[in-house]
Amino acid sequence: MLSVPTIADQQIDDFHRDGFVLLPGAFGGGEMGQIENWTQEITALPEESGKHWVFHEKSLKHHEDDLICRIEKITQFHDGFKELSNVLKAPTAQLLGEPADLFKEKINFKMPGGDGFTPHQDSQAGWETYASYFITVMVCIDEATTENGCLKMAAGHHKKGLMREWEPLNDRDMKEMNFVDMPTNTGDIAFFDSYAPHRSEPNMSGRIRRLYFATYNKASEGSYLEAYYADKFDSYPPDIDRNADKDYVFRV
Ligand SMILES: O=C(O)CCC(=O)C(=O)O
Repeated sequence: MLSVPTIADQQIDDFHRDGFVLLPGAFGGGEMGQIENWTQEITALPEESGKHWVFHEKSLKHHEDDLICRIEKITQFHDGFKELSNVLKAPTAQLLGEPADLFKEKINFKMPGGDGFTPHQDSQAGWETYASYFITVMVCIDEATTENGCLKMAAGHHKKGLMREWEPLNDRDMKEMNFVDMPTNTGDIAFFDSYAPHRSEPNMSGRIRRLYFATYNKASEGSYLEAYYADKFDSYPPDIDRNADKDYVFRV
C-alpha cells in the first residue's frame, strides 16, 4: 500500500504564490521500488488497440532509433497506477479546496535522445473545454537533472491565467519569465497548476528520465477522463491506431 502524501500549510502557501510546489521524498524507497516495477510492467505490455496508449519518437542522438516517449491512459489497465492516481487525490484536494477527480495521466519517458517540451501552460492544450482549472502532480521515477532534461518552472506567472489556447508561449509572453530548473530525485513529487509556465530540454545525456504525471480537476465540475480520451483519440491517437495517410500535429 502506498502512503498518502500530505502538503504542509507553508507548502500550500508556496503553491498559491508560485503556481507550483515541490515535496521532496514524498514516497520512500520501498514505494518507489514498486512504482519502478509498475513502470516496467506497463512498458513491457504489448501495444494493442483499445488498451493503454503508447507514443514513440525518433532519437535526437541516433536518428534511426525508435524510442517510447510517452504512455498515457494507464490506470484502467494497471492496478498499481490506479492506486497511485488514487493516493494523489488527497493532497491535490488540499490545494483545490475540494475533492479531486482524475482527468488524465501519463508517463513521460524522455529516454537518452528524447525530445524536450516547448514553454507552455497545460491549459493551452484545450483543457478548458472540460473544466475551468486543473492541478497536475508529477512523481519523479528517475532522478531528473539539468543534463537529462528536468522540468523548468517560471514562478508567479500562473496568476495571469490562460494566455492563449492551442499555441505554446511566444517570446512576448515570456519576456518577464525566468525559467528555473527544478531538479528532482526519485520519490519527490511536485504539484503545478494548469497556468504555471513550464518547459524542459531534450535529454542528450546517457540517463533515462521517467516522470509520471496525473492531472485532476475539481470533482464538483464533473468527470471528464473518458470524454477527454475519446476526443483525443480523434485528433491525436496512440501510434498503433494511426492512419498512415493522415498527418497528426502535436500542438501543445
Ligand atoms: O516531461 C517533461 O519534461 C514536461 C512535460 C510537460 O510539460 C507536459 O507533458 O505538458
